[in-house]
Amino acid sequence: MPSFSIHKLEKSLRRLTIGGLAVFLGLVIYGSVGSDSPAGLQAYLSQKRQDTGWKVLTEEQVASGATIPGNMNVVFHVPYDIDEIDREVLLGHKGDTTRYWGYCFPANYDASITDRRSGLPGLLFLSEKERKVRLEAEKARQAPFSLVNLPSKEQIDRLSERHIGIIHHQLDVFEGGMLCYAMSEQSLAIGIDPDNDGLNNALETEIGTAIDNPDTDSDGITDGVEFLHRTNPLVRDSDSDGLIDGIEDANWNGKVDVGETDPRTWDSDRDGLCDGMCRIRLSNNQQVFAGEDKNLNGVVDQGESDPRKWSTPDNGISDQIPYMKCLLAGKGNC
Ligand SMILES: [Ca+2]
Ligand SMILES: [Ca+2]
Ligand SMILES: [Ca+2]
Ligand SMILES: [Ca+2]
Repeated sequence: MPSFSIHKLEKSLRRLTIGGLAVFLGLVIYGSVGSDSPAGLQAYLSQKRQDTGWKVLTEEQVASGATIPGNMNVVFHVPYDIDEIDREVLLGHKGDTTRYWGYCFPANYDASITDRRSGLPGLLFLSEKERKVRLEAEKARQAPFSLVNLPSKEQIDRLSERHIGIIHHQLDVFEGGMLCYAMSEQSLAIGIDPDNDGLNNALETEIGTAIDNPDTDSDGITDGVEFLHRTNPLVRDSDSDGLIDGIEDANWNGKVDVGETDPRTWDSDRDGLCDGMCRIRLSNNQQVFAGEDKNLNGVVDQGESDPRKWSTPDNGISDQIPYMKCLLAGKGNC
């Protein structure tokens, strides 16, 4: 067990005092974004002083899954027994929709010996949304150029340098043992991912998937791919068309590739017939099972229409028309 502990960091941080840490973090951000606006820094620090909530998450809490509350100063410890974990997996896949930022000290770093003169020892991370917001704010601050006021090459270069400075995102893969500070506008599910399905334990507990089974509903597609591509990780046939998700998405990557049907849509080719088999009501009020892939095997066999083609024979008539005529005629094998 490494000698450095969360308690030691907590002690060191508390010794800095919350205000002191806010100043330190303010300097991190100030230095990182290269801001030339003291007013911006003052506003930032004054906002920090209003944030009174602090939370410390131990490595045990992060390992089992925990919450980073919104608008709170959070210090967390990445468990030592993992090599590395992607930022989005660790922080619950909210980077695109939530503004958050943070700063990580390397493993075994002793916060009590911080020496600002030797430079900052760690790495800054910003969510995708945070980067976008900062970039937009910086663009808005720029003097507008126009057709009669074109920028010089130097101005363009300076502009792109500033944009890179504003973003200044450095950390996408967290290593075991890192100590981090985070601030988020909304709560984040933080945790590790022992079953390696791309979802951390806290997020899996939240959505009801198993933390020790990468494919909770056994349809071939991992929980993480289902979550990110909006099929139901708890239901084998997300769109209720009779075909399980892993047959529709045959290569299990969450995308509708050439030759596949869409596991989120019961009628991929919009010809009115279910991709697999569904119960439908005919115009004579009779209920029957109808669809394109009648034996639900993902292959267009003889006697079946193609669930990826509106008109399988390509004759300008939708597959539904002859099929419905056949059903209404009361024929057995349509
Ligand atoms: Ca997992
Ligand atoms: Ca699955
Ligand atoms: Ca389906
Ligand atoms: Ca269809």
